[in-house]
Amino acid sequence: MNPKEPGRRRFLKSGAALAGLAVGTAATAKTAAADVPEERIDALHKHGERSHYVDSIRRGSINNPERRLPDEAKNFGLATPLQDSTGMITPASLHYIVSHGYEPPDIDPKEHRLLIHGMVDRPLVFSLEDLQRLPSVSRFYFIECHGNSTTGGLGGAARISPDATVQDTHGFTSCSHWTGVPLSLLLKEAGVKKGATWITAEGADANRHSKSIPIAKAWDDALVAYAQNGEPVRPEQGYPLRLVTPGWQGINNVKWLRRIELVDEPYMAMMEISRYPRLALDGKSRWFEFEMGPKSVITRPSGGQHLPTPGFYEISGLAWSGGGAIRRVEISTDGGANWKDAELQIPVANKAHTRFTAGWNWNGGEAMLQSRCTDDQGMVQPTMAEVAKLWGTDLDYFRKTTLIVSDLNAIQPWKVNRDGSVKNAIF
Ligand SMILES: Nc1nc2c(c(=O)[nH]1)N[C@H]1C(S)=C(S)[C@@H](COP(=O)(O)O)O[C@H]1N2
Ligand SMILES: [Mo]
Repeated sequence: MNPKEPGRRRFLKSGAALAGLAVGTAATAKTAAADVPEERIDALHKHGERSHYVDSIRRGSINNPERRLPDEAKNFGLATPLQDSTGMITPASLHYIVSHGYEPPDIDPKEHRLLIHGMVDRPLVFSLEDLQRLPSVSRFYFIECHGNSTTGGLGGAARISPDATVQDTHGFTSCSHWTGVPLSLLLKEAGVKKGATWITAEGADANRHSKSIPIAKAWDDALVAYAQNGEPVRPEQGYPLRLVTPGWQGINNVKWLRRIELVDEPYMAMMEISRYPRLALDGKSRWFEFEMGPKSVITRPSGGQHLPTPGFYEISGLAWSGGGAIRRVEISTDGGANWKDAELQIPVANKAHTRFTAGWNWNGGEAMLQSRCTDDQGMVQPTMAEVAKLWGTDLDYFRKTTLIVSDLNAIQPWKVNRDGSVKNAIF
């Protein structure tokens, strides 16, 4: 299909019936407001809430909706309900959460400080107010856990189950409009000593999440963020301050940021020691990798959803890359035999989720829906078989492994059955 020609018009021209348009009488929605107490109305006028008919929630996996990992009571992961997503922004209330420590600390912004020290000319301490006086930037950036979409580990069973939803398979990524101070500006203020090549960033959570990061990221685009989607960063996302490392593994985006130390080598800090040994293949860990590869997924129709009748559907999904902006997304509805370009919705931002859409006329037969993206570096999203080859193994390994293989960005196939059910078909 010509991506410039709106899908809807073409489908109308070709005579396919659009569901819901042929009804003669329009049933109008009930508009009478229920009896809401005065104080409640007052509170809602001051600060709104979503409709109580909307029930989209973050949750753990289908086999562990309670989110707790049995071996480590204090670690948890809650995924974003991507199946309900539209556009490119994740509401902060639905941003995924990965916590290696505890519940969000309750930080008084007046008390909070950010310390920059180590190999600098002048160690500096910033309050939130200090930071908010400095020149700021606002950018759209995705954050993704490098364990997102893994077939192994505790989330693995959900990942490979035919009943998996896109929340199970891809829900550990979200996208926000972040506002904050470039880390480079703070480092210039502190004066970086010759030989400082890495930073370690530390959070104020009870287990002091800390991570070693090459200093090049600070000079490039790392951000000390205090706002997300037009409001202060939410407690679950790091209130009052979080480090944002655009396009890099989520683990580097230190929440409740309280300390940055300039050092001359990567430290085997808490996260290097405790996380990466489990993110491995055949006993080999891949430490000190950072950038997330090009990745896309169809969010609608997706696993667990149901197509009521044959006819027109919009295929909609998200694409992103740690390497830059998304250039192209192609869609296949026949298991990869034919591909056509999807339409990219604006804005197509650097290192951000990009919404893509394409019209599709389901003829009622079996179909296999897939999306494949290309970023502005020319990097193309691989198939699962290509990923296996890259790792020097086969699909069977990914089917059976209990290890968490990180950075899995394979093409996601969703199978549409004749009864309209949609199933995960990764294997
Ligand atoms: N202080 C702190 N920062 C942290 C973590 C943490 O547990 N504590 N988890 C990391 C991991 S592994 C990921 S994937 C992202 C998750 O960010 P989110 O919870 O805002 O989605 O934060 C990172 N930053
Ligand atoms: Mo993560």
